[in-house]
Formats: sequence, structure tokens, C-alpha cells
Amino acid sequence: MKIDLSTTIGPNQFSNPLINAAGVWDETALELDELVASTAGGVTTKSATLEPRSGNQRPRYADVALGSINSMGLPNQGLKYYLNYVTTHDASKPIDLSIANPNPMDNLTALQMIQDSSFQGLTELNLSCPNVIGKPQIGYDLAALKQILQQAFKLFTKPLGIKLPPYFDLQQFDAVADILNQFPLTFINTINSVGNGLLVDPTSERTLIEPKGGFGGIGGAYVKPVALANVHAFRSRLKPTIKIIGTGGVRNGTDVFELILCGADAVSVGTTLMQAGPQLFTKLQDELIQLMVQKHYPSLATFRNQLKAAH
Ligand code: RRO
Repeated sequence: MKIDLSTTIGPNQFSNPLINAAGVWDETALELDELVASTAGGVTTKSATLEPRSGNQRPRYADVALGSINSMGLPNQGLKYYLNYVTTHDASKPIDLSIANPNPMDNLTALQMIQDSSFQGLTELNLSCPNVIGKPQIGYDLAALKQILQQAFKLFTKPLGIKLPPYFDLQQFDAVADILNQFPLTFINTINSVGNGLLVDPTSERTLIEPKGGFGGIGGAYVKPVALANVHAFRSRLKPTIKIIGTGGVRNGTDVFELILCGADAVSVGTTLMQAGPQLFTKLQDELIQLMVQKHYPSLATFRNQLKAAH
């Protein structure tokens, strides 16, 4: 059986739906080259600020059996570095250029720089970084969310998506979707890590990471149900022109299948990529293909958003 894993987001064609989650294996050109050389369908760059940042104090990332906690604090090489990379790299697969600026005005400057560049890929505005000390997540402030989108679309005409924090209440899904449907967004990426969790070591009686008293974004298996819910909730509320990158808790091909079944157009992988490295993409694709063969699904479109209720 011939299996077609291709998918589309805006004008970009992906040979398969798998992408690295922003912030994983993507801070330096060396890492980005490894992703480009891997079997990933597309590549995301580390969320960039206008100026380079070294991020929060270490330890700022920890793996545990069911996932990870991080408070990286936006370490990145600055937007010029990533703009240079994405406008000069070998264009063999689509690129998602992520930006995140603690000061909202800087996001508009960043968008203007991308608008004025020759970059033709996707831009992802990260409105959900949980780890910048003293700064709340814009995605949880609906007035600020609407305002930034109004300002962004006044100056930006290239394909734009936003990275959202997880939401936990059906009325939040309604309210956020109502705002997003007012704009010509190309995609959303849901979810960012579950913000401000806490993991502790019972032996040393210490937090696993140092910044913010140990509070950090939770990823991995812990968050899969939250990711499935956010993808499905937004797929049933957003206009069909807004595509969805599903992120959260992918460890195997079945997890990828489930996110697509809930409505994802593409799937990005964070914690497991951090743990396994870019060869992970081949394993995930092999497992997804095997499952699709068993289920007689020749393409992603044949099961995307086909989730049925229990009875
Ligand atoms: O760099 C980080 O601390 C970070 C970011 Br920008 C984000 O969007 N999500 C996350 O879990 N960590």
C-alpha cells in the first residue's frame, strides 16, 4: 500500500508532518543543519528576540520518566542570525521562523524585519513563553492577544502563525477562537509547554531546575491529553483556512496519529527530540506508516479530524 504523508500549511508543502518543536535542536546553525539533513518534514528555529540572549541560569532543563521541565528563558542568537540562516540555507524543506519578544513592540519590529527580508517560509509568533522572569504569557491576556494580532496584520503580509499556551476551560477556547477567527492567520501551533509546573527530587529535596524557584514549562507524556484537547477544541472552532500544528507529548507514531485524528495538519516534537535526537523522525514516520497500513489509510487527509465520540 502506498502511503502519502504529505501535508500543507499555507503555501508550504511538507513531505511529512513532522517538525521539531521550537526550542529543541534549533538554537545554532549546526543544530539546524542537522534538522535540515534529517527526515523531518520541516524545521522550526528557536524563538528569536531582537538581540541575542543567554537565557536563565542553569540547571534550566531536566528530563524525568514522563516528560521534562524547562525554564530556558529564551536563549537565542538574535533574529538577524536566524534570518540570515533561513534566507541562505539549502531550501530542501519548509522553515518555520519563530519569534518571541518579551516586549510586544519588539515583536512588531521583528515582524517588520521579516516582512522586509527575502524569507518566504512560515513565521511563528510565540505568544506563550512561560519562562521570561517578570513577564506573563500574552496568550492568557485576551485583550493583549487581540491587540498584537491587530498590529501585526497591519504590517505583515507573509504567512503568519502563532504559538499558543494550553487552555483548560471550554469558555477560553470559545473566546480565543473568536479572536483568532477575525484574522488572516495561516496557522496556530498548540500547545506550548504547560507553564509553571514544578518537579522535585525527593532525595535531595530540591527543585530540578534553578530559575523561578524551580517553576517551569512541562512537556512530554504528561501533557499529551492537554495537547490533544487543545488541537481538537481549536479544530472545531477555527475557520478551516487556519491550519494547526499539534505539539505535545509525542513519543511514538501512534501519538502522531492521535494528534492528526484530533485535527492537526502537522505535528511538532519537543521533549522526545531533546532526548533522542534527530534520528527520531525516521522512527516516528516508520511507526506512523505502519499504523496507517494496518488501518488502510493511504493519506493523512483520510483520518485527519475524524475523531468520534465514545459510545
Ligand atoms: O526559552 C524558553 O524558556 C521557552 C520558550 Br521561549 C517557550 O516558548 N516555551 C518553553 O517551554 N520554554
